[in-house]
Amino acid sequence: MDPRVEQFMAQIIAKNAHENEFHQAVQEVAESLIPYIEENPKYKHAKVLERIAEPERVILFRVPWLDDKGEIQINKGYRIEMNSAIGPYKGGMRFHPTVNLSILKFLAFEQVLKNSLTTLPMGGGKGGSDFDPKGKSDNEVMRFCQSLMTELCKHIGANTDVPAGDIGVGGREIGYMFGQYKRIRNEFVGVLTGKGREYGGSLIRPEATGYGAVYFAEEMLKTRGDSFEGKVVTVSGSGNVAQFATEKVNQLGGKVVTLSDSAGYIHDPNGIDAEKLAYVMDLKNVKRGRIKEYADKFGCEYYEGKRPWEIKCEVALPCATQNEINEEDAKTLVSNGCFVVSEGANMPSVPEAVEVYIENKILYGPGKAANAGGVAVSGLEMSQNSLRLSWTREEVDQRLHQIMKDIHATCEKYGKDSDGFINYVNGANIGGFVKVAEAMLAQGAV
Ligand code: NDP
Ligand code: 2IT
Repeated sequence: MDPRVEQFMAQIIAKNAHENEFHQAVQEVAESLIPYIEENPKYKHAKVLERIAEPERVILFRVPWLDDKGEIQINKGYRIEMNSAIGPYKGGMRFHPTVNLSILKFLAFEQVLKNSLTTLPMGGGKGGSDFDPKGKSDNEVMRFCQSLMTELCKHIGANTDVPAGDIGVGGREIGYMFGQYKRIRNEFVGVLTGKGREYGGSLIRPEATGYGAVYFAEEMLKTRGDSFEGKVVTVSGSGNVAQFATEKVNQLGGKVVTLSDSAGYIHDPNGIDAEKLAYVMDLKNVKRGRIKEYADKFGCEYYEGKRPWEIKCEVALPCATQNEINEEDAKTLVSNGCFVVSEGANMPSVPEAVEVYIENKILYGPGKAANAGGVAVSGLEMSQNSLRLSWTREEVDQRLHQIMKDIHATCEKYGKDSDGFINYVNGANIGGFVKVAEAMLAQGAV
């Protein structure tokens, strides 16, 4: 490791003990940025990297709620307000039993650079709870969301901090949280994004992350004169991002052959077409069932406890969670002919897997660039709420598509090596950093 990175990371680890995911996310960025900062000493003198690795504010609170039996349950609620140099804090809420400070800080840290890449005026934040929505009734989810917002509403606002969805938080949860915010604060404002269409939500927000990850992959393919036409694609996850990534791949002429959840994956060599995808959407979003049921319904293979990376493909779209592709998986993907990885999820590839992609010079779009379409359309939802107008599907989709092309161009600008290979990791990290760093320099020691 570069000794300058090693020294920087020693401080990060000492100040943030046991936060492994946070260390991982910071180290990747430090590896890209430290050489760049050496060439641009104004950032070094102003300690911009040291500052962006420390949240502006961390809020941690108790979330008590009554389950259907009338028993009190207690969860933790969090909001990490990471950086407000270029706009109000912005980023999703994750409800999952694994949620802890390390995971939310890694997500908030990446969000700062991701939001900068979108070109829209959004700072970075992230929040959530160790609440597990699985197996809970709608009423339990509602009471939990109301209790969480009873505290969170003191800290957020349309010009302060604007949460949205992430794992375990979709339209249902956003609706309950919005209703409670409005009731307590007595104001109808765009304080959350991912709202229902009837009350200020943007068209294309549900689709945006998955569509964006595929648009980004399409731009990467274009650099090699290629397209999605006829490509075999593996997708992990079967939630919001996975579903709409699958839809867009189908529209562009590719064939998605896998989907997964935390219990296992299905392999459908005939492809998950529009009709089968409609079944998945009903299964996951309405019935809240397991992906195994797809294999029972359509008569394909289900692999319990496994991940889809052993299936031969040309394009892989990890859309489930962090660290879901290890070094072995990456080697298997590459040796099976996979040459495009576009990350719908946040940090799904471990650092050793990323090394495999870079060594083999495949087209690798890291999450903070490839999945920025979701927060980009959240930014467009904020704009529409401020204007008190709503744009058409076509208009929002066209803006999303342009933003993904612009992010690709930024990555190319900052990440192109002398041999012409585009290192999208460096491109995204440096490209996202510059705007935040310039804003911080202008605002002084804050
Ligand atoms: P959902 O809750 O809709 O779906 C999550 C999917 O991932 C489910 O299939 C879930 O399976 C699976 N999953 C979750 N945790 C694990 C785990 N520990 N191991 C294996 N599988 C797991 O979430 P989203 O689709 O919204 O989010 C997916 C990823 O995309 C996350 O990394 C998120 O941070 C990222 N992302 C999301 C954005 C958005 O707009 N929603 C924007 C940008 C990034 P199961 O049902 O079994 O838990
Ligand atoms: O990780 C992410 O970018 C999100 N979960 C979306 C955040 C947002 O504010 O839309």
